[in-house]
Amino acid sequence: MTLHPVPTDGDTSWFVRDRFGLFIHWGLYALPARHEWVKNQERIADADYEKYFRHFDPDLYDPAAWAAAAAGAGMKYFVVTTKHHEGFCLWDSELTDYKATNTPYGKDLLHPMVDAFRAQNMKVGFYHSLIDWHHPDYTVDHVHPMRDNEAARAGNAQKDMGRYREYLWGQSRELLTGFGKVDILWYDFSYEGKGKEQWQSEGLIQMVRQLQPGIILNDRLQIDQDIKTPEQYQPREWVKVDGKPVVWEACQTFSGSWGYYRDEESWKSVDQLVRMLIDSVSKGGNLLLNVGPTGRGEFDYRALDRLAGMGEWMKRHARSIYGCTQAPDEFQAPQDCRLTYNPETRRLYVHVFAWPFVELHLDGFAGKVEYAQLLNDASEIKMEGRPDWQGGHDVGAGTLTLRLPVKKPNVTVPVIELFLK
Ligand code: FHN
Repeated sequence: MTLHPVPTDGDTSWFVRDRFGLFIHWGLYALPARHEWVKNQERIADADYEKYFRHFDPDLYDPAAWAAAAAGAGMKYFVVTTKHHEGFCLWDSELTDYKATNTPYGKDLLHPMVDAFRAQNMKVGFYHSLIDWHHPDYTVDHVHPMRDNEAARAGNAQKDMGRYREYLWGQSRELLTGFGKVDILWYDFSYEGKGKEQWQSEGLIQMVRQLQPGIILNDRLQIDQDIKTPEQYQPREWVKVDGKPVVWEACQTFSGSWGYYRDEESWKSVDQLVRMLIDSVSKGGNLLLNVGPTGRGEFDYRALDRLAGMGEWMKRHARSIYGCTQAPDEFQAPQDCRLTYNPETRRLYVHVFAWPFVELHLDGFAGKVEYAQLLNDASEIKMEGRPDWQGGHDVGAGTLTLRLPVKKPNVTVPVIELFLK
């Protein structure tokens, strides 16, 4: 029996088919180039942070190149930070001067990006920060860059979070009415004292759904909506709410930072990243993988290398990802493997994380598989027991044994495609 997620108001039919998306974290923080939380971590005052605004000029920005790199990796949707916690806006918002059009770059960054990714037939997602460390009415709290500044905290008496909420709703309206169809709205994030009461989340959700029927909303308005969003870890099993499976998406970075971080070196290998994608789909989920573009407007060489490596694998293995989900319970993955399953084609995919020596035993699969092949080159994988002359232990009545080439196929993660009877 194949698990199906609980239905919600958003249209997740394409989402659970496409499985793989690009997250983009881009803003003024690309210039200090030491994490998107640099203003918070270094307690930088607005006046000092202003130098990044004055020098923001991504002259090499080419969203068509970004979209081509994402599509080449096999990504089917993107989610871009329209505004992150620093408060800087990528589009020509009428509600603030703190926007790309007022920097030396002088132009809207968001419409060209949406156009470029749509040209690659990718779905459009907007990340929008609920938190805003620049807006004059956003109060200084324990998370704010000025948290240790007495004068800044005293200034809260003159601030009006109701006015900030109007700004938040107003910019949400701008994003949902100025860019055509928006497929995902990814608000981020809420915590004690800055949550659903402050955002008036129920009303905001109603407005969002009225403006963009079918849109996918995440869970970070403190009211669960269409997708759960585990971050920087891989869930051990299909994510559930109240014991029921839900649509979920793991969001992950290539390195240790969402924003461009020049000197951060914990970049995941292509092998790790491909396994994270497979692992997510094997548990009925999606992977949203993040790039932090540079202050010149480029994906840096490390990001391009990982995207190309994932694309190389997806070129021959995409059908073990797209349209796939967790395998029915009767099929359990053998050791060092993950299973994905396409319920429409009734094909099982065995993703082999550690290549075994000549045999792969699939307990409970006997009599259920009509044909087996390596996905990368469509070469047959024979389904047979060990020849008598090799003797040895019985592998078990319900077990199907696949006979594998000694040498691991020359791909990041080999996949065996099983055609069920
Ligand atoms: O604080 C943000 C962080 O910078 C990043 O945007 C992630 C992405 O999901 N969300 C918040 C941390 O959970």
